[in-house]
Amino acid sequence: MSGYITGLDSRMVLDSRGRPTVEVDCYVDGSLLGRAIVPSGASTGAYEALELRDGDKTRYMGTGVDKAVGNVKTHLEEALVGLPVDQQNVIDEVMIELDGTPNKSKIGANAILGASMSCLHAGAALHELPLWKYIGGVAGGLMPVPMLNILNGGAHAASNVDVQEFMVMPHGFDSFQEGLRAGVECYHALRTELKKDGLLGGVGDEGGFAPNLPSNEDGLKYMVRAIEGAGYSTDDIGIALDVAATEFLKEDGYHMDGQVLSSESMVEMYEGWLDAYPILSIEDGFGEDDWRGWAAFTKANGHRVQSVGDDLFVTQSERLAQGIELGAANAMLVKLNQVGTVTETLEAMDLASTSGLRNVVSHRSGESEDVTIADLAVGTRAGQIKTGAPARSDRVAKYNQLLRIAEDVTDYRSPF
Ligand code: 2PG
Ligand code: MG
Repeated sequence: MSGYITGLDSRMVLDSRGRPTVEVDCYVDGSLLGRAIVPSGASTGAYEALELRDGDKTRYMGTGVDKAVGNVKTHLEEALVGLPVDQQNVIDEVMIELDGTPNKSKIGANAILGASMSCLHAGAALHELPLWKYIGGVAGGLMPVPMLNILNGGAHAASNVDVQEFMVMPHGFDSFQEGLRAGVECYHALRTELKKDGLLGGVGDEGGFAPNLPSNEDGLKYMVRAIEGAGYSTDDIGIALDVAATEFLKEDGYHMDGQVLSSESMVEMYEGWLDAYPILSIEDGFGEDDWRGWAAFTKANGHRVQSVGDDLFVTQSERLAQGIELGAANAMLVKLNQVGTVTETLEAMDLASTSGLRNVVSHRSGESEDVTIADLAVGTRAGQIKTGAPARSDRVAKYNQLLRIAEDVTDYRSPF
């Protein structure tokens, strides 16, 4: 085998919310070696790379991806054919240059990421390596501590809860498998607790329960009830939140629990929560442009809580560098489609870790059977992954892939 890309193919497939997304096949020396499906967010940051949608209201309410699929089959295939498939940075650089825009709006970040990920898979297949090993090289893999989103709110649910994600983080266990088991048991215990109170209804986009609650703080109370109801101590299982605050930040402040809060009041509220609940991690506690709020919170509380930038950094080195300068956060959420190529994702992760920030690999609320992020988390030794509740195949697929990888990778240690 010589290992050169001989073709790309692409098609529309559906994601977990029933919306079109892009699948790409990568052919090497005439054989299909790599396939990937692009995920899609709901609470998207303003600075994310552009997801190209057709906008034709008569088809899929305008969310079709025929243009992006077409761009893979024409422009991207033409640009990539003849390149060595295991030169990921060259492949990605060619696509970035071909697009030429700062946010990949010409070709579409969904088209570019599909091609980038399919080449990554093909490179691993060419070298007959599991994907995590191909990504990680000689460093070997590290199993991540999972964050399981068992209570959904915000843009992922139809409830009145503003905080988007209440996650359990089983950090006090000796192996990935035992940590996952504890997290799954908390999910079932939460069902029992909600049922007792007549609050058991449907689930949200990421498979977590989605009850209406009197206040956001009640979500925290249910998390503790879930952990203890499953027979665990909050010393071993903590809470991780994704507030996704950009979603409810309006001109006059943060609209939460029927009140309008300033940045300073948000800091105070979080500090009260940190004093009262076993919270390990808060993601997007502030809006994507509220650098001052971020820095004030992280400066005062960064020693006792992980402060994770998602919409803030959008997995882009430039925004991350700005955040590092300001001390805005002490961790970065990692989403391939926020930046649009594998190489740029790895670069941002490198910048984070060399600057003393942690990386948390993440799914999107719109997902599929694609499990690339499980291998990415292990191969990059990120140490943490959030990929939803242990419910719905689009979420469970990632946990199942991690269980497979855990048969080979036993290195596991909690960052907490
Ligand atoms: C987030 C993600 C994933 P979305 O905000 O972290 O949970 O949600 O994909 O809707 O942006
Ligand atoms: Mg988020």
